[in-house]
Amino acid sequence: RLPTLAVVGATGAVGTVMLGILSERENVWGEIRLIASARSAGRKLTVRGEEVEVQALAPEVFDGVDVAMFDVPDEVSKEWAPIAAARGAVAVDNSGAFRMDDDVPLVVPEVNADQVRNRPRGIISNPNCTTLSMIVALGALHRAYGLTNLVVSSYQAASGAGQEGIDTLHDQIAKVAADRTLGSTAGDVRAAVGELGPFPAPLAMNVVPWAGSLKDDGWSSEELKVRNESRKILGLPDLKVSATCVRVPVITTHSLTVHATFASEVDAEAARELLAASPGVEVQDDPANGEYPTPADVVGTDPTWVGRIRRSIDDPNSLDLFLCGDNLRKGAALNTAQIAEVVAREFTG
Ligand code: 2RA
Repeated sequence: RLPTLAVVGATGAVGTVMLGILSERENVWGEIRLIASARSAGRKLTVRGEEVEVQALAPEVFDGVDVAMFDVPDEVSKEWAPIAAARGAVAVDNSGAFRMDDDVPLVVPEVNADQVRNRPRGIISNPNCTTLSMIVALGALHRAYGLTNLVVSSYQAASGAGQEGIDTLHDQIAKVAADRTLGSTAGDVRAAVGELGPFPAPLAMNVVPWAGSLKDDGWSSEELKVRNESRKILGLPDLKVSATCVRVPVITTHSLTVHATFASEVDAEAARELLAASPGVEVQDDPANGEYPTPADVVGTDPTWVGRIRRSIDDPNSLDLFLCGDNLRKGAALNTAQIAEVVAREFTG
């Protein structure tokens, strides 16, 4: 029997990408129910070429559902994923509500698909987009060389802050575009952009060393997610991780520089070949011909893109890399869909 799927948060930025992904991928689902807040109930959305009416979130909508995906804020997931699980659905949650719960697996199918069945609460978590934009490639390198240490800088896109982030960056770009005097006097860009939206500083013509909320000792929540989620997904509770998360004026696709240290010596060419052969990874690494991934060139695609692969000059056990991943696809909707498909196979054999 084909399992029944519920998409909770179907009208949001990630939910919208999810409907496209469900329409493109091999169809493993019977009925697909679309769920959103009462405000969006009654709207008709297209999935798999069919119009489906959005239902308001309520306990009964989970009756008969086998897998329920949640693309909603943390507090909504916190309340509703357990309700879906209590009604018999496996909840696949893309919020931060359960990621570090010991009884909830944090799954990236290319890295730890075996963890999917380890779900005593009936909930499986999807990692944060920043972790997801690098972890498939790092998982492949870890299997070969044994990861010991990660130093990461992120270059995060505006859409990580949702539709409001996208709209704010477009509005700011429109406001600064025509004035060719901007960018040479402190504060002139800030004065020109007006509304900052979800960002703590202007994002147009700027970079902002901040994403998420303030945690202990000056770390941001986003930086702690990179550290804690990488440890959990890779099964390396003592992995040393230092991350600095930065927002850049890109609409969609997060980029990262990674300095990764391994237990054994590494070779750049061997790493390139290994990554090129890894499912979900695409290598674009020919700097002599100007070839490396950039967010503008890979947005809308599924793989984790890797370029600028170099062995560290001062440490034969370390690699330096540049990675890009679409934060709304692999960073959110696609990975959730892949987890749900692993669960779906339990129904279809
Ligand atoms: C961001 N990672 O980019 C966050 C979204 N979950 O803001």
